[in-house]
Amino acid sequence: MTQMNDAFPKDFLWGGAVAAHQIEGAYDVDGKGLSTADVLTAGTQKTPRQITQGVLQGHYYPNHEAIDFYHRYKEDIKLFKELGLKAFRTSINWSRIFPNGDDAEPNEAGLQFYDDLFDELLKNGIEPVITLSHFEIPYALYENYGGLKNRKLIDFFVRYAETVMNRYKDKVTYWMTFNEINNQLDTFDELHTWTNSAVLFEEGDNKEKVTLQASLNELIASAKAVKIGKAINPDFQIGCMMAYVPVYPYACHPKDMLASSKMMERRFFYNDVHVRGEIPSYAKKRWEREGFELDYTKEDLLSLKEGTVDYIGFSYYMSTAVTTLDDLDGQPIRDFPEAKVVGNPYLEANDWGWQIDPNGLRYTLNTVYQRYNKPLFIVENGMGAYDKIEDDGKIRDDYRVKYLKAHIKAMHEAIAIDGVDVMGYTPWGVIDIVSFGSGEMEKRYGFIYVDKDNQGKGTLERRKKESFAWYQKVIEDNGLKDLTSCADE
Ligand code: P53
Repeated sequence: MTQMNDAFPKDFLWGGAVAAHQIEGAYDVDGKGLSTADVLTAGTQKTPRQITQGVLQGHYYPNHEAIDFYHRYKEDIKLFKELGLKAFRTSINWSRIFPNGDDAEPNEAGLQFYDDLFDELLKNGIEPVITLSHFEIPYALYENYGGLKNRKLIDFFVRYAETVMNRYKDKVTYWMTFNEINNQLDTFDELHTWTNSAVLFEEGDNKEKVTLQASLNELIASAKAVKIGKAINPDFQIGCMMAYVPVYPYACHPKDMLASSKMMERRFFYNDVHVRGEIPSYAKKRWEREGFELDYTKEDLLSLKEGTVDYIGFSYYMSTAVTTLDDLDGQPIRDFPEAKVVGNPYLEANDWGWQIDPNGLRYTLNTVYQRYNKPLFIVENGMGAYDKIEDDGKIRDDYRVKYLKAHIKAMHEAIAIDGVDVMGYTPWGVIDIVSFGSGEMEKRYGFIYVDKDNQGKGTLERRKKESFAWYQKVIEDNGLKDLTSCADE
């Protein structure tokens, strides 16, 4: 099996992915309102970003300028075309369209921007793949309504979705609703679940309950948007978007196995609702046990049934492990209190501690496909790394190539050996952008380097890395020609 390029269908969507707030900049131009990403300060590898109440003097907000894609997209799309991208995943910044979220009319200048962007992509033979809400909502919807824990946001989201799906019905075929909708259930132990829901917890809140209420509101909003989208254009392909971090049992102790499956429920919960259109029994049991009375109606349940997704988009970066063994230290988990999250001794990690695991991608593709039997779309994959421009001006990012090669090989095996239906692959941060987790510029994923540092200094000049020519060849060959050179991790 040295030839692998025959595994990928002819129309396989080789691409690249980004998100509006991490790339566009221009945070206050052409009528755009503040978004929740605009009040996130810069963090570092070790210190978290902060959420400020509005934009305050004396703070650095890396998303305000990002890499100024808003003004430079034509030049960047030229590079994407040269790279050979067939698809470009980005998001629409909701606050360009409805600056306050509840405005009576959409902002025409914002709508026009995405018209121009999508035209430019299509003119260059690149299919836009669009997420409706990628970790941001209009800031005013947080200020005035408290974010997605408030069910009024269902209607605001649906109106926004309907507006853009109508406007771009002849330009965009591939949509996703909420980015990594599940990761809020893993992060709410912090003081907020700002990612998807823009919720800051109040004194006395049961954080899990509040997060679940926001999640349900999103799932209902997503289903309604799917239904409306299909009515606007039956050819639309509308997916959900999951963060798949598989959780392995650390040991073959049966309790470790159980703990891993309990933790996987946190991911499957969202997928089960998106794909099957109903709330799974394990979730209802937990809510009952915990005394969570969540607010949803019979009509909502009908909406969930009527708005199931066409495909499953997901990100894959790493895996993790859990154990019940006493002699290991780790982060305790809530759904199975005797277990804790631990490092995997068989894996190496990047500088941010994300454990590199290409086999985990094949495992994930198999597990998700077997559970749902829906087409899968890998809409994020990659490794954040520090890059260095050498004296000859080159960036020799062989570590990036090694990571991506191993993951493409794993994807190939899932398709060619296991029979999984994969629609496309859009590695994350095709051009360097602001990191979501840390707000750093120097956690880089791109094939294209952007001259800007963590403090916001730099010319914003673009420069191809060595990985650029490598990925160009992968797309040209519709896969990796030679499997023998892949590291078998
Ligand atoms: P950064 C955590 C775990 C897995 C994926 O992340 C995650 C996160 C959040 O940090 O987010 C996705 O920039 C997300 C992107 C994000 C990308 O992964 O922290 O969809 O917005 O930039 C990479 O290195």
